[in-house]
Amino acid sequence: MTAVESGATSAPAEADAGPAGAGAGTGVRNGGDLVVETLEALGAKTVFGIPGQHALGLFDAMGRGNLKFVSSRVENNSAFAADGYSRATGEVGVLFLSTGPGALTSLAGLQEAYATGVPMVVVASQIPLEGLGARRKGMLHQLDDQKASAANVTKSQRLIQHASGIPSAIQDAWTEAISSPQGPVWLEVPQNVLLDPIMVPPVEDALAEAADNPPRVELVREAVKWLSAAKRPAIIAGGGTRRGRAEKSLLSIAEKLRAPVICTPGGNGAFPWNHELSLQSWIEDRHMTDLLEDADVLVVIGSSLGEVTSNYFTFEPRGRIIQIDAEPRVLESNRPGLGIRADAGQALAALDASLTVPADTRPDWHGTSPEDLVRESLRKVKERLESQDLARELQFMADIREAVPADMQTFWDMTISAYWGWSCWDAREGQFHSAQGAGGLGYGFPAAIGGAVGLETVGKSAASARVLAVSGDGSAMYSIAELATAKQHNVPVTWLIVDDGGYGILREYMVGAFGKATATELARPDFVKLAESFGVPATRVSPENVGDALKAGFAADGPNVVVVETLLKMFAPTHLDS
Ligand SMILES: Cc1ncc(C[n+]2csc(CCOP(=O)(O)OP(=O)(O)O)c2C)c(N)n1
Ligand SMILES: [Mg+2]
Repeated sequence: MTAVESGATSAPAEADAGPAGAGAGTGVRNGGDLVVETLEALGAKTVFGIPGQHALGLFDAMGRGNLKFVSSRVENNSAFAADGYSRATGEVGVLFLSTGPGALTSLAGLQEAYATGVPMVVVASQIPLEGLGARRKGMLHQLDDQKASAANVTKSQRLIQHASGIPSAIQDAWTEAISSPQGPVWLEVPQNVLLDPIMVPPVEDALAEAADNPPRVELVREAVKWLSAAKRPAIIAGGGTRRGRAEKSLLSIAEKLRAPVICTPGGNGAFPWNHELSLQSWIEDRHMTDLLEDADVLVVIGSSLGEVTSNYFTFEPRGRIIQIDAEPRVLESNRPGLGIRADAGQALAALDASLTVPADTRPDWHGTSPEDLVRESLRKVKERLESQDLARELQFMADIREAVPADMQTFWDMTISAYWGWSCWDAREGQFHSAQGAGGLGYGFPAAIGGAVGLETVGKSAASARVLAVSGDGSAMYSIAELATAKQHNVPVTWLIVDDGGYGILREYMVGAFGKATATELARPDFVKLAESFGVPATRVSPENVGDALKAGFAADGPNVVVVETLLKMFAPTHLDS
């Protein structure tokens, strides 16, 4: 049975020539056109995904519109790409999926977007209406309840049963995606709703504005009271700070309070790295944990104080906590405090507007100024690192940093160099993106592809849209198929693969815990030859030459790959000493 036949079986009588005609591209408008027209009216420019039989009406309609389609090779990667597109540009990522297996394959990618608060609109196809309701008609791809599968990884799920509902449903989904806490929103449209001719005129206008999410006034008043009286205020800037674009207010508040600021891996870049109040990002170091525990008022922005931020739940704050988050379930999820449910940008702007620190209130860290304390804490972290046998790792990360242009965005997989990056990467004017939200492998390369496509879409030249992806040999295998996508669209992405012969971090953990590692060693392809077989230039260099190899890759056109065979170690954990 072809797509067109299956659509025709449920077509209304008066549309005899309809679905087949529409599918054959006669220009008859159908539900697919409504999806495309609405997305275009909302400002979408690029769509990621993979077509499928039930989605053909949607893809055919795209041929009549202006959306650019970037076809990934696996849906998980499509979701990562839409995520990277959104993170790099601030625009909504859009994803088109096939029914059943196609839809399900996207879920691990969507988990990352959901955990990190990345706005996305996902349009999945569905089996024809008559098959819905777990009726086991033996239709291709059918699930008992497809959208139930998406419930764990998206803010909401909508099934659209009638074409007239398409524009409004997409508009509502878009509004929800961009309203804080931002995130992916799921829509599904049955095959025949996409294919059937429609009476609805072309969509001319669509409006989606993020819902206001301001802090409540009494909470701002209380927080200002605490902060005005604080002797040792400190700030933890999490990912929500970036999602809420609260960086300017954060800087203003920190300077008014002279409060040290530390960024979590998700918050990397929220505060200027070299500011005299910047504790940078060594949040897993006990020196930092000690300092934060000693704060009398700790402001936690867009963070749950989760595993990494709390130095593996060893963090025992002695002061009071003000926690700001757009998601109410995050508030007090780990520590009691004054919870303020709000968009971080709105909350910090409100705090900043009301906060005047009395002239006689001077921060006092037991006789030390906050600036000296910050300097001293960073020195102690450096000293701890230098006391370990980590010169190669420190040099490797410094060489990458030196090679990457100041404004280049970087995308990191779950690999040892990325865990270093969480702590040591100074994003400068670029942005640091990692899969720390859900921690799934395979994020780096497809997200970087989406990021570069996004930067080109918003008007950057190919040279200034170039981004860096960093993966391990294990994580690279998750997204190796995307070399084809990168080649097909000539995406300006440089992919660094750090090959240590296996699941290095797990090898290190297992040897540490059990004395030996099991199931961590991997047979790998020749990554250079493999990339070349896709038509993507690649080079293998020793770790000392990583900087030069990256610079050469950045200066080239289109995608390229740099492979480094080396075994990087992790810095010693500090939570086990406490
Ligand atoms: C989808 C998924 N499956 C499994 C894991 C568990 N896991 C975490 S790190 C890791 C090893 C990654 O290996 P590689 O990319 O080579 O990086 P390395 O640790 O060697 O630097 C694995 C298997 C995961 N995080 N996500
Ligand atoms: Mg590895």
